Amino acid sequence: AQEGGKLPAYVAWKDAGDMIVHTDETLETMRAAQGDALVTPSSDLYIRNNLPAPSEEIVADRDAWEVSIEGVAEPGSMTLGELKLLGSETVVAVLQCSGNGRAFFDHEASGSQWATGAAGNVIWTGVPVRAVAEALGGVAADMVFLTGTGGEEIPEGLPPESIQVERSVPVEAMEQAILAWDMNGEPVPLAHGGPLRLIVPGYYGVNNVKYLKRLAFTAEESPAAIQQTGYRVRPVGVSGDPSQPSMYEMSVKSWITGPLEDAETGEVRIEGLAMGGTSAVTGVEVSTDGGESWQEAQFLGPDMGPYAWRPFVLVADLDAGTHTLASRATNGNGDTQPETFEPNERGYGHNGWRGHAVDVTVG
Ligand code: MSS
Repeated sequence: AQEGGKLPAYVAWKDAGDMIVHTDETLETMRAAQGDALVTPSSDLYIRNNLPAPSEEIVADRDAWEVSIEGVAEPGSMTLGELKLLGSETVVAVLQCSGNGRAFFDHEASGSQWATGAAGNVIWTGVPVRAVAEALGGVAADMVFLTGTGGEEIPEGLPPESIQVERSVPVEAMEQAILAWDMNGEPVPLAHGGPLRLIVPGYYGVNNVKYLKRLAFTAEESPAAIQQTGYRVRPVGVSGDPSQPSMYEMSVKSWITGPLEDAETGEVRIEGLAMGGTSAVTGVEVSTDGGESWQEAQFLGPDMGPYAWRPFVLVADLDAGTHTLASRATNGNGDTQPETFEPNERGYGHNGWRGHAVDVTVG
């Protein structure tokens, strides 16, 4: 990984000084750059592609983009222009890769070694999936999944299921899901799924299908490998299969974004970010002694809803020496971050507070 490395051409508009370039398809926001931002600027938002992004041609005439809608009483195809007439809703939601925090496991799970930066807090505007279903006569009987298909072209000769980005989430998630055309007040950049992206607030990144070309209410989960065997939580050494839990709902999590290395003796402003997952974050505590004692931190800025993260701050008096700074958040369901997190084969879902702690030299 390269800090402040050269950006691939398709995301040359990002802020190179704030990004860690793991590969052309995986770019992480630097932890210090996350700071106490209420919203992650698009120029700092991480990138994770399972397949290279389609060509810019697909955003040349955004309103002409077509999505096929299946598993409703009157299935059919709709353009983005038509979808925009069905209703608009704005939701602030954390977009976070399933593997965010992978670098904090000890078992060297394969995949990008994300620390905290495969996550951002984003303002999404689009049409509620409920409104789309309603306009087409309602969800057909016995459909228990909401399935989204990505718009990448599948090379000739490959079975689509082998690489297609197609994800199914429990149909209940349609209550909060939207088809978004706008991100942070601008048309969704191609790299982040424009012209149209499925946003499932509270769910891990992989479920937020980019360049959405098909939305289907289905009786079964997608046959795609990314659904059947990918993004499954299982013990180290075990391969993925459909019986294992899928990376769906995010869990409560927080991390400190500063200071990360050094601070001067005396009053120090400790800042960070906290998210609740599917229920709002209600509080976050900070420790300056590696978890021996905890103090309640203060949230900054407005409450932007249950799926948003909240920046936090605590001013602490630190004496000379090494201090282990840690944060521990709680959500409305009463879930609190655990101290440690059980390793799993692909290194998904780490929210243990000890792994996210930082050793800061004060003096
Ligand atoms: N979509 C599509 N279409 N493709 C791909 O590849 N990926 C995933 C999601 N979606 C994809 C999609 C993932 S996996 C993630 S995280 C996300 O997305 C990211 O986002 P951005 O915008 O940041 O790049 Mo992991 O769980």
